[in-house]
Amino acid sequence: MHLAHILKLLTAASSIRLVFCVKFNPLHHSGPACPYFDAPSQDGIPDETPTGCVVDQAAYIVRHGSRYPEPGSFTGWQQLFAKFQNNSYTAIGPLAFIPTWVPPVDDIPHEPLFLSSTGALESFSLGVDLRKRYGFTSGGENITVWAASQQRVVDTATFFTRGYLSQGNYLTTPSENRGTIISLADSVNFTFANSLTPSTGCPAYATGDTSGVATATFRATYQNGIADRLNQFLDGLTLNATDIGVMQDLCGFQAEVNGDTRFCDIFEDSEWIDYEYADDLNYYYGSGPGNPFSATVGFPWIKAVSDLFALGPGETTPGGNITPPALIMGFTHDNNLPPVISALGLWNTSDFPGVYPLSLEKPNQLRKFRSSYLVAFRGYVALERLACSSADQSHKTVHVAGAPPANMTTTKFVRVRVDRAPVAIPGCTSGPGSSCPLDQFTTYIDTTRAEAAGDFVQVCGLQNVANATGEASFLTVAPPNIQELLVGLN
Ligand SMILES: *[C@@H]1O[C@H](CO)[C@@H](O)[C@H](O)[C@H]1NC(C)=O
Ligand SMILES: *[C@@H]1O[C@H](CO)[C@@H](O)[C@H](O)[C@H]1NC(C)=O
Ligand SMILES: *[C@@H]1O[C@H](CO)[C@@H](O)[C@H](O)[C@H]1NC(C)=O
Ligand SMILES: *[C@@H]1O[C@H](CO)[C@@H](O)[C@H](O)[C@H]1NC(C)=O
Ligand SMILES: *[C@@H]1O[C@H](CO)[C@@H](O)[C@H](O)[C@H]1NC(C)=O
Ligand SMILES: *[C@@H]1O[C@H](CO)[C@@H](O)[C@H](O)[C@H]1NC(C)=O
Ligand SMILES: CC(=O)N[C@H]1CO[C@H](CO)[C@@H](O)[C@@H]1O
Repeated sequence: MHLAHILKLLTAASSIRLVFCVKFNPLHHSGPACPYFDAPSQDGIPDETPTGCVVDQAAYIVRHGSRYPEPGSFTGWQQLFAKFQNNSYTAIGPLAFIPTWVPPVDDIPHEPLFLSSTGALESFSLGVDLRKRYGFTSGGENITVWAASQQRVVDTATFFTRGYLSQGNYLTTPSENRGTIISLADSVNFTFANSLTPSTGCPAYATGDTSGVATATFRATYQNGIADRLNQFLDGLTLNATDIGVMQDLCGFQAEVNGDTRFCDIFEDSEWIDYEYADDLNYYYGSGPGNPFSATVGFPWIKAVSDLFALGPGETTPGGNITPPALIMGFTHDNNLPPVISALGLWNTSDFPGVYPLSLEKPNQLRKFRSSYLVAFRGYVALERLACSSADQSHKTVHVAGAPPANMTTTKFVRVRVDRAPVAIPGCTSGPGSSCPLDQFTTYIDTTRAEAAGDFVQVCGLQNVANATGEASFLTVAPPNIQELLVGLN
């Protein structure tokens, strides 16, 4: 049971007010270095599927699972290691461990850039969770999923599919329990919006990215102060801003790679809040709502999903030669999640003046755009189509167990989840569990959000480029240049 639920029960039972303190967890404030965790509810919407509703269709866009560092960051780890090794100094208190610390990479040719075993587990677990949550796939049915083409993304899709299909005596008969991964070429000059990495298919997008200066300027406001504080525990060695950056990254990375959380313990809560906010700025101004081309890039996938939700499960769009499964999975990279938030018009409201665009100087507690709650490893944006029954009140009916209730009409709604937490769609929360009626959702996408996004080809500056497309059709039309991979379970 969730802690919040237990507290609710306790509070209700004793009608006393509990004052409690939840221990601050740096692994929930490490932005893109967070191993996956369920984000807390920011909109106060209960996690459960509302009573009387079932999810009959769902679409996920997922960042790959926890990984080793990219080669550039790994160089930073090695430089820190060299500094700790090749100086004579004494370290006490929270830093007493650093003379014996070793970077958690023990197979250099095969680890940096690729998934860690935690990443494989996160991916497998999502497969298990979604199979149990939705119950869309029975027995030995197939599932097809889509993935961008880099190995860590395909590996995430592979482990997801294994988790999704692992049950019964199919475990050791992979040919009878088949997953297919459609691996899409990254968007370069020939795929444009028709991929899971459209950010690289829009030339204008890079010009709208102002995250570099925003992030560096904010980091300069706090990293030296942290270094000064920690240098009190060192004699003969001086940490600087670069070292602090690496050491804070090592909290999340080392936790997921080998479970060592010693770097998490040396920083104070306020230092984690600053570290996290630098990443919020990085994503908000890099790939999120602060980049004027963000919604343009995120829109094609949302539009494709909205059209499929309007048709319902088991249907394809006119001209389609693939019918997507009820569970539509896409695997990609961190930078392709914030554009989906922008395209949906989330976490950027003008209702609270001064919150957005995010302040370059200091975190505003009212912001909902938080990198840790979006681009954690294996983070996702999900849309669920709900079919909800409403009893026809004009007739009294008897419900026979196991039979569908008589005199029920079902109405369709849409709900968004980000790292599991349900998120309200602005201006559209009249349905059960603050969901949005399906027809209002499709209208919102086709009008308000289509206007905010603009035409991909025009806005991205691709008017004169042969074959440029602003449509993500890959879910229903098999594109050229794909690679189909079969997932065996043995
Ligand atoms: C320390 O310096 C020596 C000599 O330059 C070098 O061989 C060694 O690799 C360095 N150690 C680390 C951890 O970089
Ligand atoms: C799974 O896919 C294979 C190959 O396309 C096909 O032969 C088989 O009939 C499919 N099974 C199911 C249950 O759809
Ligand atoms: C795309 O095309 C432009 C113009 O022909 C070229 O400069 C650029 O390098 C190409 N990009 C990729 C990723 O192929
Ligand atoms: C911090 O020190 C390292 C060497 O220990 C150096 O390579 C790096 O450039 C320094 N960073 C800053 C911001 O001075
Ligand atoms: C986010 O809000 C800012 C400030 O109101 C606005 O300029 C920007 O266009 C919004 N971004 C999106 C994607 O709607
Ligand atoms: C455009 O698409 C056609 C048909 O697929 C192909 O033959 C042609 O090479 C493409 N042109 C470019 C510039 O990619
Ligand atoms: C659609 C449906 O099942 N309608 C039924 C509702 O209940 C009345 C009275 O029991 C039936 O006559 C209808 O057929």
